[in-house]
Amino acid sequence: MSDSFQIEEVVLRVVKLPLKEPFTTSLWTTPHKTPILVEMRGQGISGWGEGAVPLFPFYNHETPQTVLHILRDFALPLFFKEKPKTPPELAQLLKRIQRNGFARAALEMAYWDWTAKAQGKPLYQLLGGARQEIPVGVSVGIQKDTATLLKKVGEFREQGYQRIKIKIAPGKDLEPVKALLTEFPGLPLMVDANSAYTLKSAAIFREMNQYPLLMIEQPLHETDIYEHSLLQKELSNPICLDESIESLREAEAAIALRSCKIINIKPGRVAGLTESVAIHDYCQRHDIPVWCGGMLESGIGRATNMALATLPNFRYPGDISESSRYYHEDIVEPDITLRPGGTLQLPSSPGIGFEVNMKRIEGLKQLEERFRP
Ligand code: OSB
Ligand code: MG
Repeated sequence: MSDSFQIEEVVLRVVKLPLKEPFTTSLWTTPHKTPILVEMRGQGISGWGEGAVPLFPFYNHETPQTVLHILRDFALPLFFKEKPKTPPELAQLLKRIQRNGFARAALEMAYWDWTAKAQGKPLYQLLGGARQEIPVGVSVGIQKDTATLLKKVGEFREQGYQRIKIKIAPGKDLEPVKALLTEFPGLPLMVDANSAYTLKSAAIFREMNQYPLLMIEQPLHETDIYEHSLLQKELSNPICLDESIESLREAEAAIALRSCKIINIKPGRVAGLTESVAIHDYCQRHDIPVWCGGMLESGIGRATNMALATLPNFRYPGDISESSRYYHEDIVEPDITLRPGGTLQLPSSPGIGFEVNMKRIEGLKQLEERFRP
């Protein structure tokens, strides 16, 4: 790592990126994404990070406006005042800001990319990743009917995705699971409820237990770490926590309480790559497998997730699909593309390893602000 602070400018940009089709979860529908892109400039190098925050405060408390507010008014002033020399130092500094993981992560990830490029190394190597190919799956939103779902899943299977995740909601849970496992026996299948159930309505998961699922992701509310331990006791299907894990502390509590058997790590949700690696390492020591979730990121955030998912305890396919699964045109070059066996190949070039398409960003840009020390 370098021994002095070398960042000369940070540029925030918001782009409006249309999704190929709206994405529906138990609690919201997303027509497009508005990632907050952070470009960190210094020594002729640009490092990139993505605030992959959803449009609405229905996943967690954050929105694009809160991410901008936290970055402009708190994170960037701290960054330029304290001049942290390394990404972990920046992560530590940003812990003064409570929660607001997507905002803190956007800046921290840009510093990781910048640092990797300054050292001429791929980001995944800097993070301690040990492989250049990662297995991936696909997350399928709630569809208008079961026939549409079966058709979609059939197409994704043909493309090679190694596992299928479907979004579920009360009343739209048992039937799609049954239909999928009947149509595709042995399908590596998991469900994600995005916290739509309570302990009372979660009785449905006892019924679902007759179907072997890879895991049930975030059935209960994000603060229900204790309640998840009660539910997990009754199920052989493993529970995986997403929203509940905002930092290493919640991971420690969930593992101690046996609230889950698997953890989904999203660098955005947990405030960056430093915390992601800390959760990964802690889970590895406690024999809890992790996998890398997604937030319908643009190529910038997905390339960052790819680097993280090369660490050894990422033991399930990630929600890191190819560019064309989400977007007609991505903002990185080349497109992120799926290999026939359902894997993604890590590039060998420095940092996140993909070029940012500035022309395309200019075309999609809704806001641009520049900050200097
Ligand atoms: O809960 O994992 C989730 C997308 C937006 C918000 C929350 C979630 C998701 C996904 C899609 O499941 C993952 C992806 O392909 O990026
Ligand atoms: Mg989830």
